[in-house]
Amino acid sequence: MTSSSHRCEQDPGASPPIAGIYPILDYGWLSRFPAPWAGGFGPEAERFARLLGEGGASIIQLRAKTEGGAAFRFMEAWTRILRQQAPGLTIIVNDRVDLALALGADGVHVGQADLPVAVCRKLLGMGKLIGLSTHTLAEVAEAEAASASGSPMAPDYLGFGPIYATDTKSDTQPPCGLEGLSAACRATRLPIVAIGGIDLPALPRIAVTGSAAAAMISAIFTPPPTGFLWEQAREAWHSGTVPP
Ligand code: TZP
Ligand code: MG
Repeated sequence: MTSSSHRCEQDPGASPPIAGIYPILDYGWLSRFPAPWAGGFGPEAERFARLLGEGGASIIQLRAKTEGGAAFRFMEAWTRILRQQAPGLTIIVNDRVDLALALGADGVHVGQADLPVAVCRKLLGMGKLIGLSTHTLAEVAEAEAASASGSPMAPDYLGFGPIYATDTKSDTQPPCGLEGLSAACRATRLPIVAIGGIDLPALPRIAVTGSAAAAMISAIFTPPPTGFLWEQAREAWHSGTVPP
């Protein structure tokens, strides 16, 4: 920590809040599947949450692009289950500071066009994590400058991407690839979470770019009977073997 204004240039001595696989529980994506993903929050959902907690997950994001009661109930139910079964897990809410506050989440992740980071900070306070999506080196440099100067505009971590093409989000910029990701990692001391089209074979390559974590939706939450590929993803991230 070089600045008291935000908490997350990750302390190498402590277990970092953002590390490895960053699963995103996306309401739209998971609604295609049967329980436990989008409803029926029973023992299967509890088993999933325990798997994350015992399997070394550090962080998870709840994301719902649709408004309304069902999306809120999705977030509320997952927050409750994750808190019970994986108490050490950092829970981030996408886009919505109001919901992050209502749910007692650990932070929020916002885009360039969402509520500015300084406003999120004002609403959430210093103890919460704020992630900011970035897509260009100029956006990374801007966040880095804010962080270096201790500005309230500084996020705690950056999402960067899309790394590869993805069908999960429609309004993305062109993919930046591993070279773009490596350049972003070199351009900041903030932890970078790579995102966009990341599948299991890509994980060892992402892990050696200097990224703190890889965010995943479609490649980790797969249709039954395969299901949730947490262990496979974790192993790929830690394998240290970059395929040719
Ligand atoms: N932001 C940039 S790409 C993306 C988001 C939310 C979608 C990531 O989903 P997937 O399925 O891992 O490509
Ligand atoms: Mg957003």
